[in-house]
Amino acid sequence: MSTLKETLRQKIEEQRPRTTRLLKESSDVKLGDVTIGQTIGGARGVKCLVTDISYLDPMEGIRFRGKTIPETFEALPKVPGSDYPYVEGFWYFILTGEVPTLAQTQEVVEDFKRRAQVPQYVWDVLRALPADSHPMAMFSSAIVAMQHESVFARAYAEGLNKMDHWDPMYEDACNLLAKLPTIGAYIYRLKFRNGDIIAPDPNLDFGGNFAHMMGVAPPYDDVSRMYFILHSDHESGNVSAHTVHLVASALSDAYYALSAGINGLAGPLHGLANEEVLRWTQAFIEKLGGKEPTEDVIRAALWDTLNSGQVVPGYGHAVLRKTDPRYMSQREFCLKYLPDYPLFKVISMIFQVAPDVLREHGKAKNPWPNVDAQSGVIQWYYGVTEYSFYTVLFGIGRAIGTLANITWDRALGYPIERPKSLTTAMLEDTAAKAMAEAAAAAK
Ligand code: HAX
Repeated sequence: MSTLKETLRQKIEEQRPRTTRLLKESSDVKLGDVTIGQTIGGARGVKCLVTDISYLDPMEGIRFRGKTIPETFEALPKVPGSDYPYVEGFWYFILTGEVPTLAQTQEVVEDFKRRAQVPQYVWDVLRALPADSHPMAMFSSAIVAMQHESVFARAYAEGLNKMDHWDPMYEDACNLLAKLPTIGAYIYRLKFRNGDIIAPDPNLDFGGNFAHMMGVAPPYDDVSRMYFILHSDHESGNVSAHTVHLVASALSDAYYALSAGINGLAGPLHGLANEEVLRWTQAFIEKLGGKEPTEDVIRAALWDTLNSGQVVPGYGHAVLRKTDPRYMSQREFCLKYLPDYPLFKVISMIFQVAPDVLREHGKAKNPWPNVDAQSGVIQWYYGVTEYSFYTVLFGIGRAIGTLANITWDRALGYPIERPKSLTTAMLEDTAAKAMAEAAAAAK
């Protein structure tokens, strides 16, 4: 058994009694009440999911296994000659909560290389799709096509003890994750580089190999490492993470579950926002017709968007109430590598103006930028200008957190998810009763 798998096994043994004890002794303890507003309003703030992989504080932002983004980057072993850590080391960390040594990280690097070969039929599936298919539809199709490979589905069909469910789920998670850079880069080259595919380089790590297969020179390898880690996880309630968890809760395997999550990520209010940001910004620049943008012109463009009943992409968040630290992390990268790049300057100017506009507009609870407001500019700078591809990059990253989560879901035996729904009439009755009680109490 690999060091990672053995460490994970030990962690699972330690964790299981905690979950069992909570269920046995404290099942009836309340975590909060659910309001009608939350029931109609997308379950916002309802505490009904559990994960130890990451936690999103509204004011602080994300922590992976207790570490902030800078602490995570600082702690993990770095790829030689690079400022950024191995994605493989991050996988070890996010799965087990332990920072791996360089040797443990390199063991995962080698393990992923053994798992990275993509079956030929995946390329056939991708080539059979209409040429104008969205890259996210291609990505999701490639993943679900590989369901054929599921170790979990085979083991389950043969009869698998519930206590052992995590083991083949872990195998599927590693097999799937190791293939995603090759699939992502293949989609890019097939769609946007005339099918001129670049073969993987077995000497490179996850991020380095992705950059190589994309055909983009360094430091795009560092961009990729940073990008995949930043987008990996944002606790369990966001659409992609929740979807993966929900689908896997039916004991669907990792291929079905991740493909479903990718479909959710493809929505413009979620992962597609990075594409929308670039679309919005480029349309704005085009309208300027070569004139220098000013804050006043940007303000007017933002109001145009709001007044036409659309959202400002890249701004707002369901949980965060400050600038997303993932935005800041990418901004720091831009300040270091591309401070004078005109597109970065426009994005920075929007950052100066948009929060005030959104505050004045008075709807968004969070007027600050999220991760998607900054990410496209870096891709554009390195020549990846086809913004319909950007959410695939997000998807490769998001796979890391969600696959780790469903491995733990199986380890802790979380049940099939089944919240309860009510009818509108039931809500009206409950509301009327509450109003009558309040009126009686006021007398
Ligand atoms: N522009 C204009 N209006 C906005 C807004 C924005 N950026 N953000 C929120 N609002 C509006 C909402 O549409 C909502 O309007 P209605 O009352 O008419 O429905 C109101 O403000 C209250 O919304 P909220 O409570 O502040 O935000 P939600 O939790 O409902 O939605 C979203 C969170 C991220 C979906 C929202 O802020 C949004 O649409 N932002 C723009 C799209 C975007 O950047 N998405 C990516 C988010 C990060 C992410 O998941 N990445 O994958």
